[in-house]
Amino acid sequence: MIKLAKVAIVMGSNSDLPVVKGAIDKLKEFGVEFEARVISAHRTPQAAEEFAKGAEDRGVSVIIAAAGKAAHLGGVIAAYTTLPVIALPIKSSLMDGLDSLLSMVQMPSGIPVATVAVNGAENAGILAVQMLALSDKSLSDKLKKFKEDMAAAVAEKDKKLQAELAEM
Ligand code: RP5
Repeated sequence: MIKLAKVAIVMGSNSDLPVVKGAIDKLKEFGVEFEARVISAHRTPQAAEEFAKGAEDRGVSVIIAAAGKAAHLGGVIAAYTTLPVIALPIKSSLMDGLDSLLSMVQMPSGIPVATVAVNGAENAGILAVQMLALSDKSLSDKLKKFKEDMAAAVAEKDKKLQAELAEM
């Protein structure tokens, strides 16, 4: 049985993939079906429009848009759909990703995109899962367990630190 993608990932270039993989890995970890495409807001604007306009009919609930440099992909996608768009700024220039971050985060009123940190691919994946979890109890349970595991890992690190300090 073919499962429909709940999350659509779109990236401006295949050079973004090494970073975007962090989001893909998170979606896989939570068992979320996804589709992924290379589409550029500047180099293939028509494909970006078609992709965004068709996403809802394909069963997609959340879109992650990753791009670097003058990163307009998230905003352009958001202009053509009412689905929530998570923008992932890629550090792909000499400006350390600040150009991508500002291009994505400084959206005009009316067309929001939820921008994560520069190269913050994992958080883009987690945020997408959190959006889906609003109507999916099993995902919501997995997210709770994920947070508990994180808290346990920090507690373990603290325990180690206390032991090391006692030895000093
Ligand atoms: C952006 O330009 C892409 O998202 C990528 O981050 C950057 C460089 O693209 P390539 O020249 O590597 O294709 O549109």
